[in-house]
Amino acid sequence: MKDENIIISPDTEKQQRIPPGQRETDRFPVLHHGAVPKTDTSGWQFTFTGLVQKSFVLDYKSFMALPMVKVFSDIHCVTGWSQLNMLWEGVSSREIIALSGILPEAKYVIINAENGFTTNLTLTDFMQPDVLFAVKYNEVPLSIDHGAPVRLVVPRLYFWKSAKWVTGVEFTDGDRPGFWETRGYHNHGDPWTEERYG
Ligand SMILES: Nc1nc2c(c(=O)[nH]1)N[C@H]1C(S)=C(S)[C@@H](COP(=O)(O)O)O[C@H]1N2
Ligand SMILES: [Mo]
Repeated sequence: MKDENIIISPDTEKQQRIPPGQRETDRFPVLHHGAVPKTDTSGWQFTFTGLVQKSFVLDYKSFMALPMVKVFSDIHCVTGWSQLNMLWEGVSSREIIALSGILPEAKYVIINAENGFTTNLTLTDFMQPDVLFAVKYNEVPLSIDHGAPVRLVVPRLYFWKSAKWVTGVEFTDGDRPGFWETRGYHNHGDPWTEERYG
């Protein structure tokens, strides 16, 4: 993959890159609720459900055979840390949409992950060109702690929307707040306007 094909997340071009109330780290903290799931790529599946012509699954090999993109982004955790200059590689959300057979009524996407974790996005936020299902970080496969085999990355929203250990997408016509969104976090999560809680 040629480096000129890197998608630059637009927030990395802001003059002030640290949103209000955040401080910078370069340690890439590990943060999640519950235990790190046992990930076994041989039994792994990525499911497409909801408002699609027909539900289906991709196995790990088929997922890894999809076209990949690179995205350069910053990330912002609602607990206050931000990390700049992250290089991700994986399958873009647009590729997933193109494959899905999505129906026109679909307005939201629910991201499903291991152990019942979910997060919700509008289709508009999901379809931004810097959103991807990452399999690599800084040119090496993601560690299990950071969400391997596949994690979502939504650079322009607080990092809780970036579900680790993703198992599929569900398209819906109504919104359905996810794991953190039903536990006090904001439904949208824009770090620049501090959509943190409530
Ligand atoms: N499956 C799952 N994904 C998750 C979470 C979680 O609890 N479970 N926490 C989110 C939060 S709050 C953050 S800040 C990031 C942290 O990702 P990292 O551990 O790779 O830094 O994962 C997000 N994705
Ligand atoms: Mo977070």
